[in-house]
Formats: sequence, structure tokens, C-alpha cells
Amino acid sequence: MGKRAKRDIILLILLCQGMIFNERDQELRDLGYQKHAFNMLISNRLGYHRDVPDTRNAACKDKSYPVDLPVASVVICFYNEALSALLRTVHSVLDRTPAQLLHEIILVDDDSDFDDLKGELEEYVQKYLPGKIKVIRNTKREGLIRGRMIGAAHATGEVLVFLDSHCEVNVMWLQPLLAAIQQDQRTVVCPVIDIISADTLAYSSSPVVRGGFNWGLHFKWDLVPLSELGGPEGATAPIKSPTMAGGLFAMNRHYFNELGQYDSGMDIWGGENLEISFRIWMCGGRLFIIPCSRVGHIFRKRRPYGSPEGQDTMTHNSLRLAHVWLDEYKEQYFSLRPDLRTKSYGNISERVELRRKLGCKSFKWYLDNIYPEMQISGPNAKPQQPIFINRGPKRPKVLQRGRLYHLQTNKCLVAQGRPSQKGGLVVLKACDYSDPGQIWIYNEEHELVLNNLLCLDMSETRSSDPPRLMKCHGSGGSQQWTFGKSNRLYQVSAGQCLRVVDPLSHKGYVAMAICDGSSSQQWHLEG
Ligand code: UD2
Ligand code: MN
Repeated sequence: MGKRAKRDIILLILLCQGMIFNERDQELRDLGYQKHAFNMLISNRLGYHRDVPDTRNAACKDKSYPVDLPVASVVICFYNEALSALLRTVHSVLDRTPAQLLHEIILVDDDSDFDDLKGELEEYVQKYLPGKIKVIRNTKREGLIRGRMIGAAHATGEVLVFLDSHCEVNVMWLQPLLAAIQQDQRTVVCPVIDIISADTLAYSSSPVVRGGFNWGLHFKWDLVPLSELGGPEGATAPIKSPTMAGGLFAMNRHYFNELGQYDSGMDIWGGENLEISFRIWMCGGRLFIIPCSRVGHIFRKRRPYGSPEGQDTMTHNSLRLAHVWLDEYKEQYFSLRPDLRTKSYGNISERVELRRKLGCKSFKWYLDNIYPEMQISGPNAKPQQPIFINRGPKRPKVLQRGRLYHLQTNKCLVAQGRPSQKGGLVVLKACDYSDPGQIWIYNEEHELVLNNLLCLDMSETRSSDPPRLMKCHGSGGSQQWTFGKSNRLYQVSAGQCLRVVDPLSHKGYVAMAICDGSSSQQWHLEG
């Protein structure tokens, strides 16, 4: 069968899987969105086993790994997860991991409310998954950070692998992770996180990007700098990453303990990924993304749960990490969030002591050596590497020039008002071939420049905002776009795709969304 025909059949199957035949289906679908923020109807219909497309780079397929790799304990924390998604995560691990490398799977139930996660899960595990699966029940809600520490404390494998409870691992996912750790115990590794659509549950490949952050202490994705690419191992080489996304990584278990696990004063969700990333680099470890290891994750548009008392745990946790790890650079955070200067964050003395005991380097060292691309503003700003000061007369090379077509509607992406209006929105309008104001330039810095003037920009601090036209700043991040598979226009730091909100509406609004390859997300730049 041809590639196209195959794809069409898969699409048809996916389409049917989402079909609603009766009221019960409708109910499941609605309830699923409410409780989990993804399509539970499809998740249930998919069942616990399915093949996923092998999204690895061709060069990965020729690689072989040592046979005597260390064994892994996979730790999966869950809170109010859809049972089908949780069990598909578990089975994907069992189905695609050599048994001799899988020491155990530890499920940590973070005091979930749903009945099926109690009795039904217990029964299923006893009946179909005896032996390697342990279920641990927290007697009160701990959050994912302490939850993972509890899971790790029960683990006995040499390597810990953490996964979210709505993942599907790809073929040969574990071996490359274990091999990197075997070579160096202080190496922490992440797979590439592929995308499972929250609406269709379709599995699609992610570009290889690496982790960064902004001064709001939000994680973001960055393109891999050219200097990090092109070693002798080519596209299969580990990629040095300043930070990790948080959910999916592997680490030697003793090293996890020695490095101080996590900050147990952090609650529920948020910030722990930057904290452990800074700690790894500053205290003598290394953090890599392994392009030959791929794991799919359901990316949701909203988090379907809150914290027990409605606290903003992301802020609480970020404050703790700022006070422990950022040194004088915490000013960068506070200048964006002056309201937090005097906010209390609990006792951090143990973590400060940990930093001293481990003899960790300064945050300045981290920025200079691990994340020199990071921009520093305000009174501390010093003359920067040339890339951040105004580019001056040197303009980045133009790769392409033309109109930006939306394939489904045959319209063009243009400025809503004047193309020179800073902060203006972009919308779809009828293409006008006489109007130079509709011409985009795509350059080697991955910027999209309209009318030779302003850059398409996705503000980093408020990711729910639509993209706008802003002065080109030349420092990547929010202004980096790539054209990817199925005509997607991918915003690198947000890790999302540009889509048309309502293809039938004449307003032509666009927004960022999780990439799903749908026709509302297909673009083409042509001259
Ligand atoms: C990302 C990470 C996530 C975590 C988070 C920051 C990925 C793919 N995901 O958010 O792992 O690092 O950033 O904190 O990198 N959970 C509990 N108890 C709770 C809340 C959540 O056990 O109180 C579980 C939840 O069921 C899930 C995991 O923790 O399995 C992560 O939560 P999420 O999926 O809501 O986080 P996500 O992917 O938005
Ligand atoms: Mn998740």
C-alpha cells in the first residue's frame, strides 16, 4: 500500500474512533473533556495496546546498544487520570521494553477521587499484570513532586524513569536512555516528547528541540544551536539541554538521592523541572535530550485539576527555586513579578544547605556556560554576546519570500491593521497580489518578517495570547518559527502550531494550538 493510502486509512479509522453513536458516547466525550481535558471516548475505544508510528530519525534505526544495560524502575504518578490512558501508558512500557531491562513499574496514586482508579485498577493489576507492577496509594494529595519522591523511595532498580500517566513509549525508547546513563552516572536524560493529540489521540512526531526558560520562570523550547549539532554521531547524538520539560526523564537512582531528589516544600505542580535542571548542571551533572528515544505525551490545553486550596503552586514553587538557586539573577524574576518580592515561600534552609553541601556552582556560571543564549535585561544588563544586541547592519540571510497561504481557506496571513503597527494582530484575508504589505520573509534566524519590518511574535509570558507583530529582537525564542511536517507552522518556544480559529468565519482570527496536523493548521509560504 502507498504511503498516502495508508495515511488515509489511518485518518479514516481515527475519524471513526471519534464518532458519536448514541447518548452514552456523547456523555463519555463531554465528561472526558471535563475531567481530563482530552477525548476520553477515543482513549477508551483505543484500548490498552496500539502501535505508534516510529518517529525516530533514520540514523537511529541502525544504532545498537550494549546488552548489559542497567535495569529501570519506571515511576508513574497519577491524579484523577483516565483509566484507559493510564493503562495504555503501562502497557506501552510492557509491550515495547525488553523484559530484562524493566525491573518494575511503580504507580503512585496521588489520592485520586475516581472509583475506577481504586477497585478496577487493583483488580486489573492483580489479574493481568502480576509481578512487575506495584501500586502505591498516597493517603493524602501530595502533588506530583512529593509523589515522585514517594515512588522513587519504593524503587529498587538501578535507574529511575519518570513518566506522566498519559504517555505511550515508542520502539526502542529505553535502551538509548539507559546507555547514556551507563556511560556516565551523572548524566540525566530525556526522550524527545512526541505529541499525542488531546482531541484525536493521533500520535505525531515532534521536532528535536531543547529546553530553555524565560525570566518568568516558565519552561520553553528552543531550537538547538548549530554549535551543538553536527558532531561525529550526527543526528543520533545526545543534545545538551539547559532545562527539561519535567515529566519524562531517566536518572541513576543513587544519583537522584545524592543530588537531593526534589524540594519537598514544592506542592502539586510546577517549577520542579527548572529546579532539578539548574541543580543538575550547577552541581556537577549533565542533562541531555536523546533524539533516538521517543515517548508520546497527551498535551492538553488546560490542566483539568487544581490544588486542594486553590493555591497557585507554580508561583510558590518558582519562588522557592528563585531564592535557592538564582543568586542575584532572582532580580530578573522579581522585575517581572514585583508583587512577589515580599511573598513568603516557606522554609528553604534545607535546600540552601544542600546547595552548599554539594558544592554547587553559581547561577552566573550556569548562564555563562550552559545557557549563554539567555537574555538579561534591566540594571544588571551588561554588554552581551553580539547575538543579542541590535543586529546592526548585518541582516540575517533571507531563505524564502512570499505570501503565507492558509491551504484550507486559500487566504493569506496578513496584518489586521497596518503592517507597520507594532503589537498588531495578524488575521486571514483574501490574498492581494498587488499589496507588498502581504509579503513575508522567512530568514535564517527562523523569523517571519512581514513587509520587511516587523516579526511574527508569540509572547512568552502569556501563552494564551495570539501571535502579534513586534519589533524583531533577533534573540530567537518567541520569534522563531519552523515549517514542519504536514505543512505545520511551528512556534518553537511555545511548542505549538499556528491555526485558524474558525475557517468559516470572515474574521480570520488565528491562534496557537497543540499541533495536530489538521487542515486548520496547514500553511504554505510561496513566492
Ligand atoms: C509538565 C510535565 C509534568 C510536570 C509539570 C510541571 C511533561 C510532559 N509534563 O506538565 O510532568 O513536570 O510540567 O510540574 O513534561 N499529578 C499527580 N498529582 C497532582 C498533579 C499531577 O500525581 O497533584 C500527575 C498527573 O496525573 C500526571 C503528572 O503528575 O501524570 C504530570 O501532571 P500533568 O500531566 O498535569 O502535567 P503537564 O504535562 O501539564
Ligand atoms: Mn502531562
